Amino acid sequence: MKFAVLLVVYTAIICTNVRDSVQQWDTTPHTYVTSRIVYGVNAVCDGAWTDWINLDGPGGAGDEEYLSEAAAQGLVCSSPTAIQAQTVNGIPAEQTGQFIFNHNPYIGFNCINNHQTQPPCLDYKVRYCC
Ligand SMILES: [Ca+2]
Repeated sequence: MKFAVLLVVYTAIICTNVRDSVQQWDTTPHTYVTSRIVYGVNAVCDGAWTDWINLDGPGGAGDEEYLSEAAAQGLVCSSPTAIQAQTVNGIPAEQTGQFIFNHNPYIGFNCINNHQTQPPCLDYKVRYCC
């Protein structure tokens, strides 16, 4: 009898923990993505913008301004909520006419030279909302 009661309690604890984990995975990303503008000149920042970050140039494959590299250098938090990108001359990325491959706060930013009708990519800088 003691074994049966213990088994029921143990099963209830496990099921509760699994259900809570699933609820976190199901609800958090959807709310996060759909409730706000997360990139571009109109990106919403409820925290504070970092300084502008420019770790790469357009040589080679293109201009790569990845979140992981900026975070590794301590220039940005690990989970920013928004990103803005502009050329080093201050033109917003979405107004340059270039095809931008990534422009989001989850990966960062990159422009690939051979995706452009007139390569190379311009030199971009990014900032994140933390
Ligand atoms: Ca750059």
